[in-house]
Amino acid sequence: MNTKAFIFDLDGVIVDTAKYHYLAWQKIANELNIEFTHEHNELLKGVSRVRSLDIILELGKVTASQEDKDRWLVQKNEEYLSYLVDMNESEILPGVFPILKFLKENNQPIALGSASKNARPILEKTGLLPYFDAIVDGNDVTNAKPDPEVFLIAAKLLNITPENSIVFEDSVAGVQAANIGNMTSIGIGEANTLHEAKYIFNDFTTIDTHFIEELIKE
Ligand code: B16
Ligand code: MG
Repeated sequence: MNTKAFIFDLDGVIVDTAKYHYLAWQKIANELNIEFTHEHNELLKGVSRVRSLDIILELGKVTASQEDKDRWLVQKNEEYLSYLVDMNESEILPGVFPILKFLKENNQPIALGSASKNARPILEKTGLLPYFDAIVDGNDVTNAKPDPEVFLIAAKLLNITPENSIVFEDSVAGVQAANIGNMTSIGIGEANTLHEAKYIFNDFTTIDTHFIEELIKE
């Protein structure tokens, strides 16, 4: 059997932490009198914490000192982490665990490729840490998606070429990063939004192990 690298994004693919990011950013936005809706939150998916704050400030046409920005970034993360305290395996998105298990049983290397600096504690709390052979997150990269850096580092750590790497992503920038990196992109979410992906599924419950077997054989 061939060996492929399977690289998973975190937020929106393995767990739905977007709702917690939203609540935490909303608190900051409220304090600054900036309107921040669910539609606005879509703009922050897959985007780094620093860039997310800049987007929110741009929305409100607010200019701020670096000192203020640093304070809000700390405040946002503290608020976000407070939502993760009680996180457990029940927050793993439907269908994800059976696929991870299938990949492990078939000796396929698995990596995480996320923009989040909180990726490790999330994998620990959900009990998924042992499934990952490599973890590349916001602490390891200098270039944000759509730059393929995060996925290229992950493939390298797994000792697999980009052409033999498969990326699961829920954000447009993440799909583009996989494509730019010459990897197979699998979009998880709306076909309209993720049309640049090679394959698109609504969620992991619609991915069967036969499809994964075919990917491994390709
Ligand atoms: P943190 P992903 C991304 O994770 C989120 O989609 C994005 O909304 C968030 O701003 C970013 O992580 C940074 O997260 O504040 O925890 O470092 O989708 O790349 O797994
Ligand atoms: Mg994501």
